Amino acid sequence: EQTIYLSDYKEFSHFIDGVELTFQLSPTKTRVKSKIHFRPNPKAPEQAFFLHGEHLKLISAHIDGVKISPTLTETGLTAEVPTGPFIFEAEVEISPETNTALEGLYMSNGMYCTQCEAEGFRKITYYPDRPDVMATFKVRVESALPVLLSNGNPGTSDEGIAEWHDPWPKPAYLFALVAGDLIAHSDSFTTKSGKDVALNIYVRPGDEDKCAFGMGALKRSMTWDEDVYGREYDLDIFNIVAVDDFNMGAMENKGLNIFNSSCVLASPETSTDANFERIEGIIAHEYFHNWTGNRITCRDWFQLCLKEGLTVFRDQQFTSDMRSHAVKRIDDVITLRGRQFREDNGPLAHPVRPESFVEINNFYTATVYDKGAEVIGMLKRLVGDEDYKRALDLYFERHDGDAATIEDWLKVFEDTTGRDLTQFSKWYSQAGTPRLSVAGEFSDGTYILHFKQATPPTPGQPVKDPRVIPIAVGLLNPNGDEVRETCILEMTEAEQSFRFTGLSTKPIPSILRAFSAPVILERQSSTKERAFLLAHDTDPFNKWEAGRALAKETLVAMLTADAPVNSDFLDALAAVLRDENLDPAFQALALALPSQDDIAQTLFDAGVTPDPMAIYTALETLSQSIAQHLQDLLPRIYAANHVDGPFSSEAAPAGKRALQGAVLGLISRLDGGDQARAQYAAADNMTQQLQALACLLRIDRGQTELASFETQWAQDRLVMDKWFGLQSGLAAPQKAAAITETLTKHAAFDWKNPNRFRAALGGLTGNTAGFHAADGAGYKLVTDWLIKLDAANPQTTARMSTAFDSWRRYDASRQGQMIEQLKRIQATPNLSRDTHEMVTRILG
Ligand code: HT7
Ligand code: ZN
Repeated sequence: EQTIYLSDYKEFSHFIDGVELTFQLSPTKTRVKSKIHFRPNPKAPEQAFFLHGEHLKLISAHIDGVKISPTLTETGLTAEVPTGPFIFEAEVEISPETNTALEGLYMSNGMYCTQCEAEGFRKITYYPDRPDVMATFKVRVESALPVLLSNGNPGTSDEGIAEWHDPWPKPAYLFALVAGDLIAHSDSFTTKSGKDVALNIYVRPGDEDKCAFGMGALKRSMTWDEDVYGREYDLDIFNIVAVDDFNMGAMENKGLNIFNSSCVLASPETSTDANFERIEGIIAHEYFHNWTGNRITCRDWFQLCLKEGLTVFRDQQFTSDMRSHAVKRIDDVITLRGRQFREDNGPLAHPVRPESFVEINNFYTATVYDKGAEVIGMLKRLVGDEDYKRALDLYFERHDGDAATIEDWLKVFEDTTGRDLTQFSKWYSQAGTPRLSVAGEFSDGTYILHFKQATPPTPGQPVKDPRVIPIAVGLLNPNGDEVRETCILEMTEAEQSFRFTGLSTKPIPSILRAFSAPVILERQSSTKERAFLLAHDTDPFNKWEAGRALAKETLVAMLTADAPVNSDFLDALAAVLRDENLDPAFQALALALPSQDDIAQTLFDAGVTPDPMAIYTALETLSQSIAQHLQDLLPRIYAANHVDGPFSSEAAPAGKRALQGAVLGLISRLDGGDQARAQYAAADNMTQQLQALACLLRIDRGQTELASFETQWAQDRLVMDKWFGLQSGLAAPQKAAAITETLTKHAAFDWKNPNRFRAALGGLTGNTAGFHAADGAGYKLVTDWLIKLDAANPQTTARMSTAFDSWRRYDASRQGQMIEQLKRIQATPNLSRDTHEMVTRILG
């Protein structure tokens, strides 16, 4: 297995002046004819001419019209080429129907579609499949299917033929083709400069009533990118296609975004509020890539965070603007801690810009995406909003049409602000989550905060340098008034102190406001101080964080010192629920407890071996205590947050439903599920139907509702994914593996469909105590299925194998069982490169 290094980067031997492709579609014998205009790259004269190509049957190849017999290998083609410009032509045959990996050209429910990022185009034809080779494409599609789509603007079309011309040079990973019996939900958008753009969402017949929300989200995204980043759309048409079989969420192909149907189709009856928000965010994300990714792309795959970190940052800003800044920040930090911190603290830790890889598909990670976005957030905080805007304008102006690097990105900030970002760039090169510890000292009206930073070793990086950490701090006085507004302390040393003078009393500090840097803040604080911040902090993130810290401390004390439930925490929660000035969405977040996985990592960090079953039990006990403590309040809050009238997916009603759902979870622990059953029966939207079902499953009830849900939704594949996921995800730990195994025998368990596979098996791996059940049944079941899936779909298998990345946290018995299963995967004959790299890194 070959490792690719960033340091080995070399330009391609040639430029491409234009590409013409003809597709004659057939399920097992698609013919792809290519005509590529090459011109030598004077900066890479020593590079041999090599075209990527995998699983292709070469029918013929010509250079300048003369037939050639190129040298073929498993990875591509070499040939003797003229010293000047030349035309390379090839005809290849491929089999979309048997392509279960869902990379390249494949079929899903009778429809043809492509997925070329990162290296799928080489499964379509011979080509320099690397992001720094950009070209304009003309595509002709020949098929009897009614809808034939590709990138760019439509050209001439006739019965069974469609031509598309993309005037914007692009790398091959942004190529797309779709052909199928599809229905369009159409609309239009006029850009700020007055250009009319036709908009379409193409779906399978029957799904047309689930497109309106996505279309609205697309138009909101287009307006937002014009207003906030000054970016207009640049083609006559923007198409989105929904596909059922898809490895990830969606793909930003130029002018032809392809979406996992779960990330675009929405209706109140079938989608939860969380689905609506996610769909809006993903549509925005893919649309925003048109500038951050497509117009400015990446020089090589090591620069992936250049487009992904920035585009995640932009979609987070968008969702904040559309909904609530406070709630979105809390949600994003929960996700970051749950996915990225876990990655950064385990065997898969890698820098935001990795320096080597075996399989690039394995680096579409929370670190590249979510930490990549956090790094941009820090940059914005350090330079300020004005300079951020000026730097971005310069980025678009300077690099439009480029395949750029992180150095290019940082240089625009240096040139805009005059700052030296050498130390800041360590956020891109050093893996691991910094631990930031702080102690306060007060005397004579001066308050001093002493900070220390340290980052634990990560694979291949034993020693870390200090980083620039923007620490947002505000100070409150004991009445709860803010005596110092938020300021940004810029920490650059391993140890550094900051003073605040002219204070009359010892303040209560609110540190790392809005989670101003992706670090673990270690701060000794009393329960009283945390409860004070939960009640008074003017920074909504830190207000929530104080409650989260209280919950964690309570759980850790229960688990390590057999402590009773902390009544200060219960009182603080009651105060949050009683506070009518608070956003219900915030109250719902404050009621939610940390995940089992979060507690396991917290214990491990404190030198305690986590017992998954004990964690599950502690969380159950705490939830029960909260329910009892708040019991007088719960019915009133439940009733007060009832939403009348027609369903709206907007933030305010969704927030009320979220609070109602959180309260219902507590009520269910007191009334045996009566209220949940009533909500289930009355629900006219999926949010409330699913909430009620989940509440019942959590208290080990709900079998009648599960059966009626199945009958009601048997024909809706996206809703049935929820049905599968809920059962494996919420099963009691001892039964989780058995229940999941039963689900895999269900007639509707189509294991080759990634959504269904992830719902059932991913539900189990997300059910921490169930997956880690002491008898190893969870480990074994998941391994059996990963081995089976790998032969069909390496990408999804490799991603799901990360469930085992926490093995080092657990006791010897669990460690032994997990290692045994990882080795079983590793020893599987013909294991994919994707999964092999992943399990090898996990084993360490
Ligand atoms: N840029 C895309 C990343 C991606 C992908 C998407 C779907 C299927 C396979 C994929 N491999 C890589 C999605 C995004 O970040 O917007
Ligand atoms: Zn993206």
